[in-house]
Amino acid sequence: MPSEAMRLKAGDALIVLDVQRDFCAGGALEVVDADKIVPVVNGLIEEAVVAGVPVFASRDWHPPGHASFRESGGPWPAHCVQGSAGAEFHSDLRLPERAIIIAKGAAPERDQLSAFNATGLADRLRDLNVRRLLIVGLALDVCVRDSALDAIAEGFETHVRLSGSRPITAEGGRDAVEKMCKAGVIIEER
Ligand code: VGL
Ligand code: ZN
Repeated sequence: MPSEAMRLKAGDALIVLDVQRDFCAGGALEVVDADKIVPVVNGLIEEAVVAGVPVFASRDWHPPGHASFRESGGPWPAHCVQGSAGAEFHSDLRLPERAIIIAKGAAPERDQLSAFNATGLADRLRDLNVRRLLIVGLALDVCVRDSALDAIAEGFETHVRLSGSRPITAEGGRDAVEKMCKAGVIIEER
């Protein structure tokens, strides 16, 4: 069942996942239409700033030769290498100065697809008395899915807004939405 778009208020956090050049047009692991989410995400950032709601932004932040890269036997082309141009946030993304940046995927030997995996994110959210999350970003069928499932396991009311996300594959996106729904994630269709 489609859900209404939530309005950000005290007790919420906006979580922006991996809106980085390598996942956008011309990037090493390009997600179709990823650039189209940027205005949506910027609108939510403005809403968060006005409401005094914290903004967290994760970035995939791999060392060269990371275990998830094909050259190392992993599934993905090399992407989001620490300090490279491809690892930069999308140039149109307007993160506030106070945004809290979370690096993920920095451990060389394993992948860390969820922004909650060994990053301390859940504790940081609890320290700020956050109870409800609005998650957007890339990619719907990888980082967004795994992060939203972890957020539920950590006890947060978790919303994913589809207009602020895109999948690597359409089928993966449908499957991710089904899994998130089953786990109790509130899927906002618009
Ligand atoms: C991601 C593939 C590889 C993601 C990260 O953040 O969705 N996808 N690394
Ligand atoms: Zn990665």
